Amino acid sequence: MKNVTVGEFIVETQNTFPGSSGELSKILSAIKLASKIVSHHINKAGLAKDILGSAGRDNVQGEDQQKLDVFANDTFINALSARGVICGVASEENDSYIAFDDKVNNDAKYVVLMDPLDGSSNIDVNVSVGTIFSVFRRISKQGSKVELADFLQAGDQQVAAGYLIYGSSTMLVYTTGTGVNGFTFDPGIGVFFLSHPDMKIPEDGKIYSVNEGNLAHFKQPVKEFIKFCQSEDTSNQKEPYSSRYIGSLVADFHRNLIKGGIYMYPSTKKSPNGKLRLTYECSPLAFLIEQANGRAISESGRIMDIVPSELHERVPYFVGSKNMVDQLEQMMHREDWKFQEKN
Ligand code: AHM
Ligand code: MG
Repeated sequence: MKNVTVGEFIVETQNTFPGSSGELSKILSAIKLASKIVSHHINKAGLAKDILGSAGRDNVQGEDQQKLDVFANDTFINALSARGVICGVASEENDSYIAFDDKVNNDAKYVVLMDPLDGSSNIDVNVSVGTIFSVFRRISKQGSKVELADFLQAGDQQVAAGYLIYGSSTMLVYTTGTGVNGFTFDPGIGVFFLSHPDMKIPEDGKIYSVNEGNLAHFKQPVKEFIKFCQSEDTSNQKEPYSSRYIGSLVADFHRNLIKGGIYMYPSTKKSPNGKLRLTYECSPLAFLIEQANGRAISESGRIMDIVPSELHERVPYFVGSKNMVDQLEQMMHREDWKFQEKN
């Protein structure tokens, strides 16, 4: 089989992007470069000094920033701004969006939103982490400074989305709206090769991923769905599903994409909007899962339909195999559970 690099793949498929002018390819190329630097740095964690641990400050959401969060954030922003192909970036690690306010970047037609290092609390214990990104066409005028509205678009408007997983190997998985493809990094050569063409999530799954420590605070339909996942029904040959929760969204998502399953971060009494961010985490992975024949919903409906009202908005999140999400959704909408009521 011919070894196809991600670079070759991007060039070969570029013509399928509507109105392609090569800019989207350059964005993916910048992401690819930054990810190699971040991957290399992560692999040294534990050996080199000054990589692990807290950066000693909180981000806008009051979360302790790790040194690697800051490193990954700076690396992706620098790679993206240097190419002159986006007019601005919004990151989970920054209070507000960053406008690349110069002639070249203002002429660009795209913006990027990202979670530069998702699951970073897992770094210190050598567990997989990831980067999630999302690309939109700006709605403000080309040639002008980027505006907040450019970043607050429904997930449906994404032109590309993807993630890097820094695991037993580093992988890039992305979509531009014509299916999902996965590339594995060969560190000896320094190149990503196409390893998972046209990824599809199995329609049915046998894995559920959720932080069950929060079970007591979930709403009744979610509790019932979890009970269903754990149940046995010999008349239907239903065996209990496996519970798998890494606590690193990208890693949980990636496993479920390949094997079939559902990832859930529901609302709780304490966090009525759950934990995950719509723009940096939920929407990009929703675009990917839909392109892979799966589904992503919130308590109010399809994730890709939600128009964010602020950059760091959180939403309850359920993503994975179509039949599993369908079933959960049916349970949510059962009249007698009055899902919208506080339990
Ligand atoms: P982060 O973006 O600050 O890393 O938080 C997101 C992470 C996800 O990767 C993961 O699925 C979730 O938080 C785990 O949260 P919890 O520890 O509450 O289960
Ligand atoms: Mg995150």
